[in-house]
Amino acid sequence: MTVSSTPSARGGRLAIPSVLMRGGTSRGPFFARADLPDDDETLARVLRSALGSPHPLQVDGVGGGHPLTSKAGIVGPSTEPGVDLDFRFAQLRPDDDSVDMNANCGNLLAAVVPFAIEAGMVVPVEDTTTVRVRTLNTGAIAHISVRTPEEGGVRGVEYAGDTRIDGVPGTSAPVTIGFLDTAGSIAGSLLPTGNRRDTVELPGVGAIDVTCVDNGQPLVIVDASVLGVTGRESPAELTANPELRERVEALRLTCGELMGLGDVSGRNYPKMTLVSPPEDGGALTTRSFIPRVVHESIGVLAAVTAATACVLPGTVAHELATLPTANDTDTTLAIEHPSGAFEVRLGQDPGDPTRITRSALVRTARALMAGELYVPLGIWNP
Ligand code: NQM
Repeated sequence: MTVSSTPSARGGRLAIPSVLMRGGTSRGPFFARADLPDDDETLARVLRSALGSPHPLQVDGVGGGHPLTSKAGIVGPSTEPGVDLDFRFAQLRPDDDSVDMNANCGNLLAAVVPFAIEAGMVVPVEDTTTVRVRTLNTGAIAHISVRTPEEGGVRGVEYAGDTRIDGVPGTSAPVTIGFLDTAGSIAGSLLPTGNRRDTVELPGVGAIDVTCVDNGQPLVIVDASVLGVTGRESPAELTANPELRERVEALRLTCGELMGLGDVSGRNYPKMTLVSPPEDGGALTTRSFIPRVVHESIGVLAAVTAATACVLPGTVAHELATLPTANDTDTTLAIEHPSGAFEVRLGQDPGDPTRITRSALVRTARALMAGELYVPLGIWNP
């Protein structure tokens, strides 16, 4: 696979080297940091043009008309001692012109190391390559391992394998991700309101209990039944329910303030997580508003955060969850979602099993296409 080395101008357009990657259940173009503008305003213009935002189909770009396929990754060598790569995640949207670089995305994160190897930023020397990656959006550090066997005298990423993740067809090689210290990634602390449960007034519904929690992704966890649904509906059914969407958004705005996140009307967090008892042998059933449409499965750090809430007595999640038998240092929970389940291993402090110190999970990734992404020269003239 070849990725040309620098942006170049021809025919009124700028050709920027890029690899289109699937990471977990998300997809987006990846770029080397050195190939993109330094200032965020020009960067946002370039990304909007590359993805084709805003437009419902993103027909004039490589976005897929859904928030999960309206993402981009920017990767470069890290400036932080002890870290190999810096990853910047950009969330774009088909329905508006926002370019949000404040949130985490553990799914696209799964594609960072394969991209860095494709782009020559990381040279594999063993059958498994483990790289420390910092997500610049929040400072979260992940240890990511990918398979890099030798083939014809050259080591590269092995994409084929027998790992299946729910929400993606087929099987691929595993990408393992371990996180340390993700508590309060955006909201500042694991329980940003200081409580495991808060009661808030929701117009048209009354007083309802929520858990506001952030172990990598700020979530508001609410019992689906108090919002008049079972929590087992399909994403399309929930997204097509205007009264529910209005209530969920009103609750999000209220909880955003409570969590110290300010006015979140233009933000992609907190994610609103409707929960119900597990249906299929897992710990908890979830439906995740991200935040205006419903996720086809669940975000990576959203799953880590929901799993964390499950093991904390007093939370809305704990009350509805079926917890697996745990030892004092490790619990593996299956967070059920519309396309199956997401397994998260939580590492616990032996002195206090409710203190989560690390998490680990498996994703897959695939390089879909490599080449140049064109944007009109008026957008950026390097
Ligand atoms: O929570 C979608 C995704 C995500 C985010 C979203 C994610 C995470 O599935 O770490 O991965 O919640 O907007 O890509």
